[in-house]
Amino acid sequence: MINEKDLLLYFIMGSDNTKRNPSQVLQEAIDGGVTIFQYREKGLHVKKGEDKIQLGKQLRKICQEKGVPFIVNDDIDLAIQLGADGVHLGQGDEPIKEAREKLPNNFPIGISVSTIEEAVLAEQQGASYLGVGPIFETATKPGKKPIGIQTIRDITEKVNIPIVAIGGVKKSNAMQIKKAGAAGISVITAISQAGDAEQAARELREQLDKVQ
Ligand code: TZP
Ligand code: MG
Repeated sequence: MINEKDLLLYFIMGSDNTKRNPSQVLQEAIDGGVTIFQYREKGLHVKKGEDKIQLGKQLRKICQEKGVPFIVNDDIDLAIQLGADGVHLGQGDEPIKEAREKLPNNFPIGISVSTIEEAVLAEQQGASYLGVGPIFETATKPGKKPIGIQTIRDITEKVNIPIVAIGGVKKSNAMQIKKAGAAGISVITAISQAGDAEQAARELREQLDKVQ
């Protein structure tokens, strides 16, 4: 089970998102207040095969020790192999129905959406939570048009499952996202590229904790 509180500060990282040791970055991020982690091995210099599995095992272990849910992006087989707490799928990935056939009953599935229509459909198809974005422009997903804060309000009005906002989220805009009705924020750059991941996570948490 992934509950709404778990989604408050959702950190996403793969080996391509940091020049540092990803395990070190993840430990710091959790110490700073990250509440859920997604292993997303995407980009130019990604690990494949056994290397991808090995890094996943390390990151999974850190989450387990620190009591933070561990989610795997895209790769259902890897999620099962690592004993993940959930899997996250995009619009271009395997449909929820097919994913559910491979996964244990009630296994948490997060879905990326950019529109109200996609959000409503994903809920109908059995998504556990939604990643909504990109809210703002972001170098992590170049060329994708930002959907803006209003879309968070529109989607939270139409669906009952929790949503996390993603894309260009940082300290200066975290509060307005929570105020718009999102259960939380999801970040790659704001934590993985910070010199001090613990401090970066703590500052984001401070902003979020101001909004009730
Ligand atoms: N999906 C929508 S935007 C995005 C993803 C995976 C990237 C978010 O990265 P950042 O660096 O926090 O803007
Ligand atoms: Mg995907």
